Amino acid sequence: MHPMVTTSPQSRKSVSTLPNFTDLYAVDELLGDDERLIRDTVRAFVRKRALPVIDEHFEAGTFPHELVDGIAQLGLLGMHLDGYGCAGASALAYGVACEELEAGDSGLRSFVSVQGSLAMFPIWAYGSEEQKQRYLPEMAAGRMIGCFGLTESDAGSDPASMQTRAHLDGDDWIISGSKMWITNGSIADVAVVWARTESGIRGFLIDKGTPGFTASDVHRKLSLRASVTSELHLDSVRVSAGQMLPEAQGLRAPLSCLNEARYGISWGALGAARACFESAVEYSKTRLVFGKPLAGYQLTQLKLAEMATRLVQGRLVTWRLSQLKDAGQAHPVQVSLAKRANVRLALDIAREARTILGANGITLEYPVIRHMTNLESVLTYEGTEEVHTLILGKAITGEDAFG
Ligand code: TGC
Ligand code: FAD
Repeated sequence: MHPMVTTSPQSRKSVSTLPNFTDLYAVDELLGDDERLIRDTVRAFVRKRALPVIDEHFEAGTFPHELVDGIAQLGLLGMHLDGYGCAGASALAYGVACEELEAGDSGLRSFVSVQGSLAMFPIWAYGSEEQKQRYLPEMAAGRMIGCFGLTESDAGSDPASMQTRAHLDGDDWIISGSKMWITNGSIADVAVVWARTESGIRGFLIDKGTPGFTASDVHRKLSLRASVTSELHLDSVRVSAGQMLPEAQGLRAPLSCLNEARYGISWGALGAARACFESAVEYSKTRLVFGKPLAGYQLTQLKLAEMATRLVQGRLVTWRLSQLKDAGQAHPVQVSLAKRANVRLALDIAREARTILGANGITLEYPVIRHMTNLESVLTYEGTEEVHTLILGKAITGEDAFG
């Protein structure tokens, strides 16, 4: 803690305390008691349960199944939804939880994002009462895992070009096609699959084991290795009419789910950035180069000053966005801005932190390279950086530059 002379007229002579270097504008102080409690409990869980095992999982390319119960017991699955066993927490609390999870690993936040924002949210927002009763309490308790199948191998940034189709056969739907890059795909008990129908794009709940429905994992990933990424295959899968989400009409429905997940990512990325920044600061203080600590060189201090500044900028963006979201006023374009800005700053911080660690920065002895490679996926999923640039460009100019 360093003393700092403040400059406002009322307090020109008073000395205030400089907050922690990872939060120099003390955004943390703006949290309420509930959010602070969530932050502390998730942070403790990540330190005690996740960090000791995450490197091994990352190296082996395995998902840490052993953490699912604990995450569910903390109430983090569908935490920002009301009723049906969900915690009904604020958007701010959800954001804080995402930051703490991703300070552990992006794979943990991904798991929670997909379960809560992409699998539970569409059921909660667009499902029938029967669907809500059947799936949501089980999913909130972590007894049922969900995934979200929007992307296809030839339809990523442009989901409107999806080829997966569903048609009615009597009262049943028959669904055929495939989905690619699906987080939690092979471990999911239920897949929310989006398909083209005669009445536009609709969402379907497909239970694991439904004949014709299989999932196979994507291997040889060098990013998000502690997360399951799968391809879903749908070969004339027959589901009853009751498995279609009745209120989800058109592309608007899956895109609205993305707002929820993108919001969480804008917070989560700050967690990964914070972990890299802390690691770099600590390392620079103990590493001696040319006879003195690396931290004592101006070039290093420039890097650290930039990181601290960008973390502040990211925190202020998420803080304000959470206020708008809790007031029900967050516009998708504002969410795009936050996702784009914070993932970019996190990736830049991770890459810069890696340089400070020198050769040590390329090993799993330190968390930096793991976060850095994870963030390459985070930059791409939930709308690439370019897609969010074009969303902002369209909002600013009124010109659609997608096509
Ligand atoms: P466009 O004509 O602009 O929109 C179609 C309809 O959707 C509405 N809409 C939205 N509604 C709610 N929220 C949003 N964010 C929305 N964006 C658009 C829009 O108003 C319109 O409604 P209506 O009623 O007029 O029909 O659609 P477009 O085909 O031109 O596409 C626009 C574009 C490119 C922005 C969109 O397709 C897009 O966002 N592409 C990116 C795709 C993406 O982000 N995929 C993510 C897949 S899930 C994932 O990555 C999970 S990773 C999870 C993890 O592990 O954490
Ligand atoms: P493309 O759309 O082919 O884009 C390739 C490049 O072209 C990108 O740089 C892109 O920005 C750029 N580009 C695209 N359009 C334009 C344009 N108009 N102008 C200029 N540049 C453009 N999807 C799901 O549905 N569910 C999931 O659970 C899920 N989990 C994922 C997990 C991981 C680890 C990863 C990596 C992806 C996941 N995805 C998931 C898919 C993800 O959403 C897509 O990868 C993403 O939307 C981009 O699609 P694409 O990979 O096909 O890239």
